[in-house]
Amino acid sequence: MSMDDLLARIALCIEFGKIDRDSPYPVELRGEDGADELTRQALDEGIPPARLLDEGFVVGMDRVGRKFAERRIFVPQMLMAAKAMSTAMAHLKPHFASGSVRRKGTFVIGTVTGDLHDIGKNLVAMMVEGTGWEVVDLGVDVGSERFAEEVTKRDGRLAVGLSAMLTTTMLSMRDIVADLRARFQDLPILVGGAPVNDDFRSEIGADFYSRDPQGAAEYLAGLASA
Ligand code: B12
Repeated sequence: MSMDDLLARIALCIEFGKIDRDSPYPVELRGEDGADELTRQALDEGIPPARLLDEGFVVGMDRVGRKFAERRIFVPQMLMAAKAMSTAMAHLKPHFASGSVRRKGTFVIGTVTGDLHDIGKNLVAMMVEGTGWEVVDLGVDVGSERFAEEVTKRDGRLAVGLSAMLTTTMLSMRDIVADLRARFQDLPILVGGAPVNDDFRSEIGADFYSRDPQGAAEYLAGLASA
């Protein structure tokens, strides 16, 4: 297989959640190598990790994100794609650690104080990771101190994502945004979750709202290329 074919195949495996050779779906690829084996092969054949990320992972996750945003696929397919991406990503981790390939930035995400919903937040985290950002997932019930502590620890390009699923915890979101804004004037703050909308985002002074992970990925890609 040529390098281009290999990259296209990795993107396809991520798009359709073909994690490894044993994954039964999609049926057309049954018994064939998946994202796991093909990523290993690509590195062994000398494809640079940065190329693998941009022309394999990002392409696959971008297609998944678009289809999800257009309601052509749903949470289960998105989770399978994310699993394929994170399995393949494990092969790239040593290259990030050694500095041979650079992350586009660090995205610190969490569900706000008092809120335990994490399914949507996890999808956003996985999608963003697939676009080459390092993701620090602080989990659920996260207050501004915890966000601030993590932001203070990090250098380079940074952004924070807050998720809220309850009308009551939208109030926590408001407080966290106010606190982070007071401490870090230029920090891009993304918000989302079912009860949140762009009017609320503007009212509380956050920078960006999206109803789906794709929007967050595109906004962060814009920051990374600015
Ligand atoms: C699953 C669920 C739960 C699970 C959560 C499990 C888990 N691990 O997350 C459990 C059972 C624990 C739960 C508990 C409760 N829940 Co609940 N729950 C839901 C349910 C059914 C689905 C939520 C979900 O996962 N959706 C799927 C994901 C993919 O969508 P999403 O979260 O919206 O995320 C997407 C976008 O919003 C966006 N997004 C999300 N976060 C972010 C962040 C950023 C930065 C960006 C850019 C985008 C983004 O991208 C995601 C992917 O597209 C909803 C109803 C519904 N149909 O929405 C109720 C719902 C949210 N729950 C509700 C309630 C009331 C509760 C409880 C208070 C119930 C109770 N009396 O105990 C508790 C609260 C617990 C707490 N303190 O948080 C209400 C909220 C009502 C309101 N207006 O406030 C809802 C709407 C149900 C209802 N109709 O009454 N719940």
